[in-house]
Amino acid sequence: NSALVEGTADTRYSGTRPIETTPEGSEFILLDTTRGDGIVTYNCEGFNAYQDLHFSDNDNAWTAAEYDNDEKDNGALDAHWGAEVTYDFWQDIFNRNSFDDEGAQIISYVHYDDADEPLFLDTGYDNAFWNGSVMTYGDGNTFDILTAADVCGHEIGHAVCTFTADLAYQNQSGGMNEGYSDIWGACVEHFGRTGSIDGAIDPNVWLIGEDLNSPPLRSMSDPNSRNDPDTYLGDNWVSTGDEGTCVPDATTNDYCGVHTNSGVLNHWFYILTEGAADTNNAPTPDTYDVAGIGMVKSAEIAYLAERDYLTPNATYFDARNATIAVASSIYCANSPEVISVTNAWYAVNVGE
Ligand code: ASN
Ligand code: ZN
Repeated sequence: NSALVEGTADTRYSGTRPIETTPEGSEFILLDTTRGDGIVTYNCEGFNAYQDLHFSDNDNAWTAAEYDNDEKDNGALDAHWGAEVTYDFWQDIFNRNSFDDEGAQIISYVHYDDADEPLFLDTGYDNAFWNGSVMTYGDGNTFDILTAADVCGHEIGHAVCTFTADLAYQNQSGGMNEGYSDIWGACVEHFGRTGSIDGAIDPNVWLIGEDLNSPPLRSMSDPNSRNDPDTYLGDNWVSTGDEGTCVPDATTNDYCGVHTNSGVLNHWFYILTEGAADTNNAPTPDTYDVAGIGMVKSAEIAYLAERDYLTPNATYFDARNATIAVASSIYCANSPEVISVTNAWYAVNVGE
């Protein structure tokens, strides 16, 4: 057990927050040894490579005066705090010890760039990703530096998926892999803002990447507003190899629309959590009323389906069956929870 060394961080997106650090020489570094096997945040300095260079501070007060600079160094404080909050979300809500449930160290690389341009030509890498073992954050170009808490929760959510359902990153399973990451991104954002997931939910929680000074990447409450489908086979649905003829490809079709068809899982989770009246499940013309069950219950149902039921090639119909099975096992077969889960699937046009 390591001593808790608490600093304060003026983050770029989430105000002033406590962070855990480690003394090194006469400085402090972004290494938290209090959670699992640790949380560490490194500086790529704009290189197209992972280098284990620490951010450091002389007095453990990581202030805006020092870190809100042209290099957006304060974004590293969001990445570090975001990883800590994500760890706490999984530990406190689901008793899950890091993404592998064995305390795996969470390593983040900030100021990553996809090309080694000369600095004056550097446009900033406009993405963040989980590379299979570590988090990687670009400084952004269209977007601001991609280290907001929902993005951290999204990327680490991919790691959780790898260690649970391991949904294949293409076709419907890939859309659900992306949807699960958005679900965990939203839960982490809500948890980070309020310290729990049982209070009223700020509408911005349902937007992904809304802090990055650009239109949000996705909307879980209204996927159509971001040109994503809110219903299975509905407007904006990308035909996949599961129900169509799409051949998954990284560059031409985003593995058959994984960042698009995620809208259906996203909207199902939103409706299940918040409820919906008279939701039209176009292209089928029926409407559904869904009583919201709140995030504590919706998140548990989603998580246990991901952990215990879904398998790599799962489809949306499999997710419907899995979540109804989970709700039936926690509550009773005809409980309000099971009815809401079922009707939320009808509302997004999954189920006959
Ligand atoms: N930010 C993207 C994501 O996590 C990167 C990717 O396409 N894998 O979905
Ligand atoms: Zn993703």
